[in-house]
Amino acid sequence: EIVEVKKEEVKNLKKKYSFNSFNSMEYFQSQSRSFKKTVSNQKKISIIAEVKKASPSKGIIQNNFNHIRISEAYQSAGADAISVLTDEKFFKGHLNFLSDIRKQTNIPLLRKDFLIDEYQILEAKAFGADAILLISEILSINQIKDLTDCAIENNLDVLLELHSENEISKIDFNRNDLIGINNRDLKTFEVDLTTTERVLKKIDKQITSVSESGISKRDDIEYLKSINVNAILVGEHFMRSENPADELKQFTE
Ligand code: IGP
Repeated sequence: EIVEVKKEEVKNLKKKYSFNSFNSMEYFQSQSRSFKKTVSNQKKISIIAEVKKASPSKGIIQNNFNHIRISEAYQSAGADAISVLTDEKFFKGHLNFLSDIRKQTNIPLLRKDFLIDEYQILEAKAFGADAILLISEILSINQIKDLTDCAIENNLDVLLELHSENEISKIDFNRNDLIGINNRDLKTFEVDLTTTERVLKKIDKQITSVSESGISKRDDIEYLKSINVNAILVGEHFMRSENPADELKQFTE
């Protein structure tokens, strides 16, 4: 259902802009903050904190949500990067969140959305992203390749997400060496942290790994550290807490 909505959005995007019109937009020519380099820091487990107002499985997560306030709190509490949900319909995000947050922070930003077309990648760059998410489950082998090329050409890093071992054969790990493993099944919404361990075991290449979703306890981090994950991506747990910055700080200690 989400992908169908995205196809419509892409159609409208193409009506609104020509391919070259992104060139002159605010952040298109700006220098990228290096997302990949930051999250692959070998000295510690990196934290990517997510700005997430709502989700299809949980509805509204934070009522008096303010994307600027939360991203400033994340940065000052020591987040290494910020993931910004830009999908409007299902996650109540917005593209403007990206450009607003870019003005208020200096750490790398990931555009989190369901990207299926090069136009959305140019749009990500124009609104201030340093990296984009690609979800292997919704893309063909060729789409993964073409969208990755397009991102690289535009100085964006690619976090390629997979959920199960079945998707491993779709990926060329020499090109896509920054891999997110989603502990949440996008079809059933069930969360299982051992997904990360299972999938990592099957990838023998030198990749940078990000464990995504369902992380909420100190113990979860200890477990993910023990299986040599490079970074974690946390949304709901921070967004639900009274003081996200304090919560994040506890994760960095
Ligand atoms: C964050 P959580 O359980 O901490 O809120 O999860 C993030 O991993 C999740 O929002 C996510 C996501 C996605 C959202 C992972 N992959 C793809 C939308 C699309």
